[in-house]
This record gives sequence, C-alpha cells and structure tokens, in this order.
Amino acid sequence: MDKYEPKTIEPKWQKVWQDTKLYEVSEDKSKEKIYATPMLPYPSGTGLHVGHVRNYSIADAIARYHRQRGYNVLSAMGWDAFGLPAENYAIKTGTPPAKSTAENIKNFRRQLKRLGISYDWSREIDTSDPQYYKWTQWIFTQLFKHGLAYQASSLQWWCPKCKTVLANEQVINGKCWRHDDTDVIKKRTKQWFFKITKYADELLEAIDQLDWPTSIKAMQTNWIGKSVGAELVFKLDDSKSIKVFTTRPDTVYGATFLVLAPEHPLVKKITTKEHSEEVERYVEQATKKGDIERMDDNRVKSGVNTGAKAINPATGGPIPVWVADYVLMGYGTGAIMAVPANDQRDWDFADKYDLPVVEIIQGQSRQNPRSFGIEGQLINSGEFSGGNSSEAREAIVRYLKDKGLAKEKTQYKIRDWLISRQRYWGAPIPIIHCPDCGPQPVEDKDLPVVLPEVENFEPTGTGKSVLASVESWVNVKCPKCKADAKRETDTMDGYACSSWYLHRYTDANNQTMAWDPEKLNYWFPLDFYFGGDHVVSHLLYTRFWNRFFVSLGLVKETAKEPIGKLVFNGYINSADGSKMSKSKGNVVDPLEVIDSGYGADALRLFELFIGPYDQDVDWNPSGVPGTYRFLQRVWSLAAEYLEALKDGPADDAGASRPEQSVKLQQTTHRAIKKVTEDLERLSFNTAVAALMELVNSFNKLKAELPLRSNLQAWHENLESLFQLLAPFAPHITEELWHRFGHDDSIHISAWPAWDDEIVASELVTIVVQVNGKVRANLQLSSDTPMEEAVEAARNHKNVQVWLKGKSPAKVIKVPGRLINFVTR
Ligand code: ANZ
Ligand code: ZN
Ligand code: ZN
Repeated sequence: MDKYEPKTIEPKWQKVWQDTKLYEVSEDKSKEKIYATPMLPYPSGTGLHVGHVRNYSIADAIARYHRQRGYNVLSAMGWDAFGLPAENYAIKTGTPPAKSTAENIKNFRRQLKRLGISYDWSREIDTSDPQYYKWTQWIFTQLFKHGLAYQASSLQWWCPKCKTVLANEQVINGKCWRHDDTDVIKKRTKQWFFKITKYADELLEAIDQLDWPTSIKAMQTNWIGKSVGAELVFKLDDSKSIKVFTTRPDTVYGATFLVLAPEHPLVKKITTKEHSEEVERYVEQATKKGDIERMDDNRVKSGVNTGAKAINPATGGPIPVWVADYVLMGYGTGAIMAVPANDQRDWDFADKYDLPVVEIIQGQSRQNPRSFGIEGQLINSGEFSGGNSSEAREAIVRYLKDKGLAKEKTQYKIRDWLISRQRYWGAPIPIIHCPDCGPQPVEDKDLPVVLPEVENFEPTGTGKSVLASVESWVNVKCPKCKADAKRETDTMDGYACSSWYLHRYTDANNQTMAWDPEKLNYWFPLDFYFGGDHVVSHLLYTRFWNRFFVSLGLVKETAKEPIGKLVFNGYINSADGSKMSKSKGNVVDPLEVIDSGYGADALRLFELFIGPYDQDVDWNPSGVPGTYRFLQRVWSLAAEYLEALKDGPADDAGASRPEQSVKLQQTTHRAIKKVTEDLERLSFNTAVAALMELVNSFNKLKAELPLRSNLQAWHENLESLFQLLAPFAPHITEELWHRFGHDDSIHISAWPAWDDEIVASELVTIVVQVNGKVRANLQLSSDTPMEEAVEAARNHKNVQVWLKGKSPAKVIKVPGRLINFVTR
C-alpha cells in the first residue's frame, strides 16, 4: 500500500466532509442532542497558535465522540471580531478595522479548516457583521426598556493607552488587560452600565449546582462577593452621622474609632480646623494610589485624625474619627468602625497611632499570637456579655435597630457591568439623546445602527469616540418627539457581543429575530463548553444575559444556566516555559506543523497527549513527530492487513489460533473500555496513551496470530481501533475506514462497545507438554472448558510436530496449569 501522507488525505476528506455537509445539523427531535462548542476566538493578526489548537482539539474530540455515539451534535465557530487591536492597527497603518478584521478572519478560517474540526460552518458568526450586531443592539434596547441598561456618572477605571474606560473585569492587578505595563487610573465620566447586580444573588445561588471546575466556581463566588452584615449609624451631632458597613455588628462594643475613606464626602465637612491642613495633604496623596495597593494588608498603614468625634451606638461613648486609605470608597459605605481587638488592620492602625483597644472576645489577648476575626464569648459588651458572638449578632442588630441606629445589610463586591467604550470598532450603542425626552432607544425597525465609515481612527482622548465627529451620522431625529437629537457615540465593549453568540449559533441565519426560541430550546443548555479564559467576565456576563432572556421568554426556564459542563483547559507555553506571544517571536503556528508533513491529525493527537487537559504545559517540539510515528504504525498495520487480504487466506488456515484471537479480542475490549471511560472523564492524554498501547499489543499479537490466517478477527479489531481513534485523528481514520470497504463516514459509524465478561476474564498460561517435555505455552481465558483447551493444545503447530501424527495414549490435565500428552 502507499505511504501515510497526511498532505494528500487530509485536504481530500476535508472537502468530502464539506461537500456532504457531514457536520451540519438541524433540530432533529427524534435524536438526543449534544451542544458542545469552544469559546469563539478573537481573530488577531497573529493567527491561531498551538495554544488555541489545544482548546479546539479537546472540543472536537468530545463532539466527535458523541456523534459516533449517535447524538445529534452541534459544534460551531465564530469570530469575536470587534475590539481594540484592529482599531489600533488602523491608527498605525490607516487600514480600516473592517478590512483588517476580514483578512484576519479569513486567515483563522483557513487555519481552522486545515485542522479538520467538525463545525457546522453554516452557522458561522461574525460579531462585527451588521446582521449580527443588529441583534446585539436589539438586546441592548430590551435591557434599556427593562431598566437594566442605564447611564451614570462615576469614577471609573481608565487606561491612558487605550484612551477608554474599562470594566472592573478588565483591570488585572491594577493594570489594563491589554497593556500589562500600564497602570489604570480613575476618571469621573458618564458611562453606560448593565445592571448585573440585580441578578447577583441569583447568579451566586446557582453556582453551587454548576458542573464547572471548583476553582472557577470559587472565582465567580468571590467576584460576586456577598457579605451579610449590617449598617450601623454613628452620630456626630444632630444633623450628621456616619454609616458603616460591618459583617461583625457583634463586635460594636469594641469599636474604638471610626475610619473614613479619603474620598468620603464627610471628610471635608467634619474635619476640625486644626487638623484640616494635615487631612487635606493626606487625602490628596492617598487618592492617587490604586485600590490594589490600598488593599494590600502587608503595607504599613497610614492615616490622619479629623479631630471629629462620633458616638458609638452601643456604648454611647464618643470615639475619634480618622481618615485612612485602607478603607475604600467603592465598598460598603466607604467608612468602617474599627475594632482593633478583632481585626488585624484595625489593630495595626491602633498600634501605630496609639488608639484605644477594648477586648470584646474572651481570652483573645492571652493567645499567642493574637488571633483576629474570631468568634467566642463576648465580654465588655453590656447586656450581651457572656453570650456567644455569632449568636449575639442578630440580637445586637435588633437592639440597635429599635433605636434607629442599625439595619440589616447585604453587600456585594460585584459592580454593575460598565459597557460603554469611547472607541470606534464596536457595536454602536443604539440610543438617541433628545434634549426633551432624554435617552431614547432606537426603534426596532431602524436597527442596525450601522457603524459609519471614517477616515481617521485616532480616539480624541476627550472622552468621546471618533464617531462624535461624523456629523451626518450623529444628527438624527428623536424617535419619540421627532425633534433634533443626537446619537450616542460610545460603542459597546466586545463582551456584549460575546454574551449571546451561543444563543445565535442555534439559529444563526435568522433574519427576523435574534433566534427562534423553539430552535434554541432544542439545543440549550450547552452540554459542554470549552475554554481557558474569561472566568469573571464572559462566563458571568453570559449567565446574566441568559437569565434576562429567560425572563423575556426567549429561553426556556430549564435552561436558566446556559452552560452545562465547563471544560476549562490549561495554557500551552512555549518550550522554554514563557508565554507564547508575537512580540517574543515564539508562537508556534499550527499550519507550519501541518505543512512540514506531519499533518493535522498528528498535531491534534499531540495536543491531547501533551498532558492533563486542565494543566498548563510547555510546548515540546518533538511531540508531533512522535504522534506522527504512532499514526504511521496504525497505517502500517492497516496496510499489512490489506496486503494479506489481497493475497487471500493462508493455505494453512488451520493454523488459526482461537486462544490467540481471544487474546486479541480481549485486548481490544479492554482498550474500548479504557478509552470510553477516559473520554467520559475528559482524560484525553490517558486515552491516547491507551490507543498507543493497543497498537503496540496488536503489533505483538500479529506474530502469534498471523493476519493472513485470521483475516476476519483482524478486520474487526482493526476497525475498532479506527473508531476509537477517530475523535482524535479524524482524517487517517476516515481514510482507513474507507479502505476497509465502507462507503459511509466513520464519524457517523458507531462507537465500539465492550463486553464486560471479555474484559474481566482472566487469561491463564497453560503449559503444554508432550511426554513430559514443554512444547508450547497457551494463553487462554480462565473459563475455557477443558475439552476446548485440549483441542487448542493439540492443534498447536509445535505440539503437532512432537505428536508425530500419533494420537496420545493418555492426557494428563491440571486445570488452568498444564496439559501433558503421553504417547507411550
Ligand atoms: C468591623 C469588624 C470587626 C469587621 C471585625 C471585620 C472584623 P467583607 O467580608 O469583605 O465584606 N470594611 C467595610 N467596608 C470597608 C471598606 N470600604 N474598605 C475597607 N474595609 C471595609 O468585609 C467586611 C468588613 O470589611 C467589615 O466588617 C469592615 O470591617 C470592613 F472583627 O467591621 B468589619
Ligand atoms: Zn489599555
Ligand atoms: Zn424627543
């Protein structure tokens, strides 16, 4: 047979699959569905690298495995096409983002098609296509009409390089997510928000039942950050009071001072004259620091006294009010009651500035080292002394509540989702500002609001996008009163577009609505979602929007959570462990690997073999040559079989060895069980290892069980191997499947089944003697009946030689151990 040549067979099958629409699906109610798709990529100028390929290989293995199992499988691809890099590239080169993006998409599509992934390409989406963002805008107007999209002025993160505001989720360790060398700063601007906080509790509650990795669930839980506590009131005088948020109202008797955030509006009003200069100076330098720095608990604390005093609502005594930057304005009320006896930060602060400490938990001061944040028996706490702190919590709040000095309060860390960007390359926010009617949503019939073409992409830096300078586009009539009005000139951040593409895939070509709920409800929720990023952004936003869609009746109640199993893969770093990036020139291009002759199958196989899918790994340049050699071994086995088949059955067909074919069958069944179970638990690397072992075993067995004398057995077992390998290496298996005589695709053939009895049965080695001399060893299943064993032993070639045509006078049998033919 010819040689294994991926470069001829891969394009051939890719074309056949496309021509026969093998992976295109519709809502076939007679079949069970699996919706399994990877996160859509941002089509960067760099193209795909082998890190992306890991994600797609994993996703495709799962999709193909289920397709072989008979499911109706939806897997699709699209482009998260809006975004800053295209715009920055336009600023540098003058190439319009629409043009460079289209080119990048073309490149990505070409790369992906060369990988032979089983997408339903008829559902491909492009978030920058007006036919798509028309519906992104429609969703915006729906959110607006339901009070879930609003404009507000607030201090927001701003990246000086991007010249735009950022969402909290886009600030990583105080830097811009796109510029890890650039500190973000706070700027006061008027921005658009989506009210994700309305769903905070629901989103939090549901995390528990998600079939997601624990670490990812914990990250979302912390991001939402629910704290149950109370708001306590500390009076300054008859007209002024300070509200604090605390999770430990039970420690209020130990609150020996208050601390305001430097930005707190009361700071100016309550600071006494003699402290004002010092306070002003402190506030000025404190507000320049980032929250990240300010939240660092290991930092030496600093602060200043305002000179003001407030009344502790529990003790009735006056306590000093300080200002310190470890209290953040953006959380709770921006003020705290300091309980140095039970809070480390407050302790450090009190220690430094010599402020009083009142013990409120029994025995705490005797502990060495002193412990903070603990519960225990209350002391110095008026009528609550003697009780347990956690049990007294509610009672203390009730007691203060009766005096009008407390209320229960639940606080969340999550903030509303900042969505507006002062950038060009995004979906225009479909709002018209009317001087009389205020902001009005663009009417459905006028959607999409198409992004106008411009010549100069440079952001103005004034806080407005370049769209503000396109007068013909900006000036419109108010949809309500028809007076002169102006369009909103901000665009939506790309995360809006990607919050509903999973919905769009289910009805990607619908021209009259975002999707037909009937179609969506067939596919939703996703059974598998594959990605390795966007934990507190996309994965949270999509959950939020989906709940909103449920409330509109666009998604069924039972799909409130849109994503079933989240398969969160690790990264692939370059061989030296550093991050792959264009600037470092260490990006491994999958096409280069494929074109160097190894092919997509070897690449994909290696991406799965490289290690447990959820761990970060370093690229190994000798990996693909290794999996390529493995595929060659598979090819050679098939070739040998096909040669043997051509030659016809061997003359010595009688030499066929049932005991060895039992072993062959058992080897295969064990591999089927192993690969299936590994796939079910997403252990791709061990599944591939099991296939490699299977091929090694076949090669060994071939010596004992010649192909030519056992055509039938080998045919069946080799086909099982192909079917098991098909989800990982779809081209070579398709080719061999057809060479073995099939007309239909292997990918819709079947998933091989195993027989537990065959898998479990023990093989025993039986020593065969002729006249007391060892002449053969037989491997038989332990439950082989003795007559069959004797028969097999007699038929063994070497035994026949020594029997010299005589029939034995006596047969000595030791079950499971020995057969001795005695001829004299
Ligand atoms: C008194 C107290 C005593 C506190 C004690 C803790 C332990 P989480 O769980 O993160 O919600 N706090 C409240 N607002 C703050 C702000 N704007 N900046 C910095 N710290 C703030 O934390 C709530 C606790 O963090 C609150 O409870 C408050 O300190 C502090 F033994 O109040 B606690
Ligand atoms: Zn930036
Ligand atoms: Zn109007």
